[in-house]
Amino acid sequence: MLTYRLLPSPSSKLLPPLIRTLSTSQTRTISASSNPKTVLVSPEEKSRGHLTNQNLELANRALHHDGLVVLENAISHEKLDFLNEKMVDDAKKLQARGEDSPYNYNKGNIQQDPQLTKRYFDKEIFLNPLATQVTSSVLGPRPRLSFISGNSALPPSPGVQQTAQPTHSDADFAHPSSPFALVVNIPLVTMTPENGSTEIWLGTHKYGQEAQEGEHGERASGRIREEWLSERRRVRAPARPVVRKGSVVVRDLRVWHSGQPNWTREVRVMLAMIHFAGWYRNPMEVNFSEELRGELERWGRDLVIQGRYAPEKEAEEKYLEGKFGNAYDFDQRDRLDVVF
Ligand SMILES: O=C(O)CCC(=O)C(=O)O
Ligand SMILES: [Fe+2]
Repeated sequence: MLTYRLLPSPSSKLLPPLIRTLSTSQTRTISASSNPKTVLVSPEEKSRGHLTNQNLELANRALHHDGLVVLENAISHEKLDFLNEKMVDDAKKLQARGEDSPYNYNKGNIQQDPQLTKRYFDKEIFLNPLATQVTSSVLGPRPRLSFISGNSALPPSPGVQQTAQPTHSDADFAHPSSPFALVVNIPLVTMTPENGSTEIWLGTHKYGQEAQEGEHGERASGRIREEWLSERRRVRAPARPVVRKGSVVVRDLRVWHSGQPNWTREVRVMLAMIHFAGWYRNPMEVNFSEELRGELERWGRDLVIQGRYAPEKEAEEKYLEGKFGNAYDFDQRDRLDVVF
């Protein structure tokens, strides 16, 4: 909560309805909204693959201010349904591996790569032009796409504790204090507090490693320290928003968040593509099937796609052997030795 002195000026009438008045006559307290800004994508914007300047401004300002924005009605439902069927199936296979499943923090949330072959690749999902327009407006032209994966919140199952992940930042290393990486999250179903909508702490992209404990490399890295959480909760509480199917969530990599338990019977898959600034030297590569090369070159021109290509059969065999959590490294090469 931000505490303002009460000014006897007419402008105070213009303050938003979220103002809460404290008991003293000297101060009033403003609690910033915990919920994200949403850009309602029009059918024309969706089919052109281009937001109007007004909507782009809204997305850009939300990312600078909150570190997150939702683009609603951006993706066709039937495309999501097709991929969801496959990924729910795969999630069950991964879950069956038990202790060897690629889980992050706890077994109810697994890291799950999509099968990047011709059959399951859709440019509207993996190279969404509206998402790229938004990320380029913050990161600069041609962001680098070096990570495509997903997070699946699993329904209750015997022997698996349904617990929330610790609140964490995925930027669990000394990172720039300017925007350098945006995660493009695409849930394949509507996300709700019941099926494990990610808890998000808006505005926390402005904090650095000082708020964290757990080094990169530990299974539970990037955890936010308890005292920072309670302090921040007073300023701006976290939210678990309903995110409607068809939405794209663009989130600054630094934003504090935590995966939540899924209390329903359906797996909740959320894709994650990371766009890094062109100048940011992240060396990861995405595994694609060779057959996708042409499509990626044609439709991915506004990105630098850091890909590794394998024959389709090999890509099919390997995609479920991907890494998880700390095996990914979102840091960059040749870090500058500079202090601001
Ligand atoms: O699944 C989610 O909602 C978030 C997962 C997550 O943040 C993680 O595994 O790092
Ligand atoms: Fe995370």
